[in-house]
Amino acid sequence: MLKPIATATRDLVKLDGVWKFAIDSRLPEEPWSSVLDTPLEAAVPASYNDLFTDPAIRDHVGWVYYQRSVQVPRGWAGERILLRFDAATHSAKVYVDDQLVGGHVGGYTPFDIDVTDAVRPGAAFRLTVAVSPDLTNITIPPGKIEVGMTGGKTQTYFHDFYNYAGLARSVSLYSLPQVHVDDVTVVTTFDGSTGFVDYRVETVGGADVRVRLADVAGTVLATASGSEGRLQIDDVVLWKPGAAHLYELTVDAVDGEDVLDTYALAVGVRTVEVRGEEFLVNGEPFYFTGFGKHEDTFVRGKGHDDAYMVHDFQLMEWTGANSFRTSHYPYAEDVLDFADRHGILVIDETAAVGLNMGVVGGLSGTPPFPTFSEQYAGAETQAAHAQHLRELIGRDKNHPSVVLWCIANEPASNEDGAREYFEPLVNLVRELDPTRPITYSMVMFATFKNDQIIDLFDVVSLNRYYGWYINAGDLATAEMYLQGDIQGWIDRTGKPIMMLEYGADTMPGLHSVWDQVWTEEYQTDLLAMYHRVFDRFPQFVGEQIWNFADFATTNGLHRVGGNRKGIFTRERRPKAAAFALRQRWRGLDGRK
Ligand code: BDP
Repeated sequence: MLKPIATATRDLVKLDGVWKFAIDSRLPEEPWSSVLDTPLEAAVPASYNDLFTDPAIRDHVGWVYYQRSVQVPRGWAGERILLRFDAATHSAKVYVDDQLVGGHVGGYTPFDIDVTDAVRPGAAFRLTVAVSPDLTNITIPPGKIEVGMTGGKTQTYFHDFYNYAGLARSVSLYSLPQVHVDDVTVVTTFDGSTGFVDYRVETVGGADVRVRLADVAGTVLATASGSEGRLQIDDVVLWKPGAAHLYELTVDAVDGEDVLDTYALAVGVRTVEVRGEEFLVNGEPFYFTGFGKHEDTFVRGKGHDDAYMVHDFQLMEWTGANSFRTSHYPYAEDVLDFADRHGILVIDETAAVGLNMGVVGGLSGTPPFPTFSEQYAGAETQAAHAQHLRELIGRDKNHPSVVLWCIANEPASNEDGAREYFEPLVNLVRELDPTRPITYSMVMFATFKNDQIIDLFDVVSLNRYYGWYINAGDLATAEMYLQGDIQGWIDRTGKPIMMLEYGADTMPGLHSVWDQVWTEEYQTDLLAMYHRVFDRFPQFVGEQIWNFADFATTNGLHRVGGNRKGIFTRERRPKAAAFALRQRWRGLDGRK
């Protein structure tokens, strides 16, 4: 799915700004698509939850409504006209004036709605978007809606971050020629100093295809025609970790000499491969340093914000991080574009978090009922997961920064039914993208003895909390457990292994001379212990700390103003551990 951009043949109007807003229980009655009678307005993009002071809005279960007027440029006559939602969390219904024109399920992937027949160039229309924050056992991620003693509905879920919802990413209106480029797929390789870009183009309306690849200065290096082919780059400059290099691929849909549509895509030439126990980028062993992150800031919730994006990448560079994981859902595509331009590697994760009834059983890990059953993650959940994978890979397949798919966070891979659930999904990912390795991050209860699916995947990714949820305050015992755990996985799999989560909740300003949990010293010491262990294993290919920054969660007795495992606070101030990391990852002491 191509990101909408303005080109010589396409126009783009951003609809971001302030929209009318209401929740269904405060509205008179259907149809909500008529003019919204509401005093509220909400910012787009932003999650709506923290914008208002009213708790009934923050934790609302049911539809919320966004509305604004949209002017269609009069020059768009004869073009196709589409609405693009970069995300509507978690499902949406879209109305043009009183007409329902489409909808979407899945809160972190984009969708288009063709409104050509519903709007008129030169005229305005009323755009109403109903968005639902609801999570059920057939959504990804799953959740449960219950009716409490007060008669009100409450949303519960099995993941550790606040269920922010709404229009948290951009909305736009764009035009497409009737005959147009519909999709482009590129796969890159190289041989010595020669780079290759294999491309495949899909068009609508039966056009011929012409492509050209140019360098940053605009000098055309290679051209080809036909909907599939190979472009060759002599003296290729590879896209490398920390040294991004991008070419521009221009795809034209043509009729003879007439260019009917033109689309441009940034292309980085690089390869990714798992060989034995190594993770190779451009044929060279790569070691991941970095973080599991969240899209999470004050007031905006999960709202995409360019300023925070730039600052977060700066802080990652400051620590020496070369990568991050889009835990626990696909991030805004602008973030991947940015990573492409800055040579940061991305582990691209789905929103499949919480497929684990074991976590409900507490530290015992005993599920109250089987996770992979019709009661929880059954056939419909699996179908939603498959659809989510199609949309994610459709969106992200061309990003050089994306080097690994993480198809679930902490699923119950130790439970019966995990194999039947995951095998078809792994096969689907391999079919959709044969070029990138696949992983899932492994919950504590899934051990090298009881996990049932690791052989289907390429990389062993562990989430481990020795020294925190287990052996809190006892780093010596924690170290022994960690050592044995990693050794066990190495003996069992012979695959590359990395840690995708480890950390400790830390209150900035809390100090102790002893091993006291929640102190800045304890976080620093715990990380140092993990690093000591990792360094003993040549099979280790990466470390990503949980978490980059503190983030909002649901209310819970073990959460003080959210999850505090950040190396940075939620306002992005460094805790003591940030300096220790900078020392390990960059060899730099202090702030300079
Ligand atoms: C892991 C989850 C992560 C949590 C973390 C924690 O993958 O989402 O935030 O634990 O408890 O199990 O801090």
